[in-house]
Amino acid sequence: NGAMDPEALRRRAVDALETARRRTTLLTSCVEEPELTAQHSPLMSPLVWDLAHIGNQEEQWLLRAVGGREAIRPEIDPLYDAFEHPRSERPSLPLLAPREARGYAAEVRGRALDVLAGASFDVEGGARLTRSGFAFGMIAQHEQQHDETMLITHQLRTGGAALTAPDPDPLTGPFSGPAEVLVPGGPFTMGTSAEPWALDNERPAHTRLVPPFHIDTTPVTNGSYLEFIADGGYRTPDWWSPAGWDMVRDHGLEAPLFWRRDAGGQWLRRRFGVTEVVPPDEPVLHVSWYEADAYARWAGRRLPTEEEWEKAARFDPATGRSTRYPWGDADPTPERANLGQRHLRPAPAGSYPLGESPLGVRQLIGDVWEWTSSDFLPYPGFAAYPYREYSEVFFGSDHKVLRGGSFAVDQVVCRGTFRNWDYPVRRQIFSGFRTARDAQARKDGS
Ligand code: AVJ
Ligand code: FE
Repeated sequence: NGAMDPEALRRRAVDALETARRRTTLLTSCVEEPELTAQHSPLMSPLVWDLAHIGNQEEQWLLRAVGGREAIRPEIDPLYDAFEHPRSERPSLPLLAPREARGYAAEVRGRALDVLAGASFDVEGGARLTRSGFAFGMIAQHEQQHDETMLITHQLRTGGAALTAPDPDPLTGPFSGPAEVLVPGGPFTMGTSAEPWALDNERPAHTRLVPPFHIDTTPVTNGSYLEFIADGGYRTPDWWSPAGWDMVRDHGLEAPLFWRRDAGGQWLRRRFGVTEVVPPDEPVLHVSWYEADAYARWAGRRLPTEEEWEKAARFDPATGRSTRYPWGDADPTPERANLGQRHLRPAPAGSYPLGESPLGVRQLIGDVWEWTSSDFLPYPGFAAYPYREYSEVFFGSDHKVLRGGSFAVDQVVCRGTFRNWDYPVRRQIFSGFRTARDAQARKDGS
């Protein structure tokens, strides 16, 4: 959306910051104080750390870097630097107490809105940090990313439900479309140079030649995944990569995270404090890359590469152009995608016909993050901006790319070019997947 005018971008920035803060407030006020400072899992920070870290990042970028202001509390910077202390150590730090953390984040926000009101949102020229309101968009995206992290902490915490939300609409009938879609071979434009708030790792736009392939119309469902389990998926090393099989044996894995079998053999899952029967028509959630990879091999298929995923999500065969989203260039709406924590679960596979791609692929945006086979690597022409620690230090073979966002992702931080990454063992994230296979390339390359 490079065509937006500065005042529209300014309104968009205010709205994105306010939307993020409403969500942060919900996630940090729906449990009692002791639960904010507790460690619900060694994998996660206490919620009160995320809250003050959100404020501290906003202070560093919007007040100091953009506004040229003096630090409010410079002594707390190291406490909230994610690289100084691993998550498991954060509960023992002298963190701001919940009331102080709330006050600090609110004080920063008040001043940040002053800076925002006086900043140039011009789309050309001026300081790069504020061009098109980039820094404000970046900070709204940062807060929403930590809101998703806090939602993961909520899912890991034990005890009764603290959050509630309406369920997505059920399907009016079983999804009857084709199981897979052929994406034609040939070049397409990957990444973006036009999206004003795209982060450094999504840039620049560049051409990729992708051989033809088939991709699942919907994410893999719990029902299909249950067939893999019933067929001995977790007991058959043939389906697993060597490191994946090590993980199965070391941790005794036999199902996605948060699943257990009742006395009668029925699979149940815990979801935000509620235990329920695993719904067969919903995309599978809380699987590691290793499990997704093993399932795909069992099914005689493979995970899509990152470029295949993006071509399926953005390539319009009628024009040859790449669009911002599968449905075109318009922003997400509740009719097109399950985003923004409006629901606390993915929608049934086959939902959101208005969100499908021109080739008919559904639910690429929202519902579940989708593992791809690809390592997290820079695009040709990548330049770290505005700080190396956002993306550059994570490039390499340690992390796999996830695409498309989940029900826990806000639309400000979700688009066809957006890249997420994590370790292949990770399961507490809102991760699922779909599968793909090669298509026979014709001699003319199409
Ligand atoms: C892009 C989701 C992997 O949460 O570690 C938050 C985003 N970076 N603060 C993360 C992020 C700095 C990041 N992920
Ligand atoms: Fe952060």
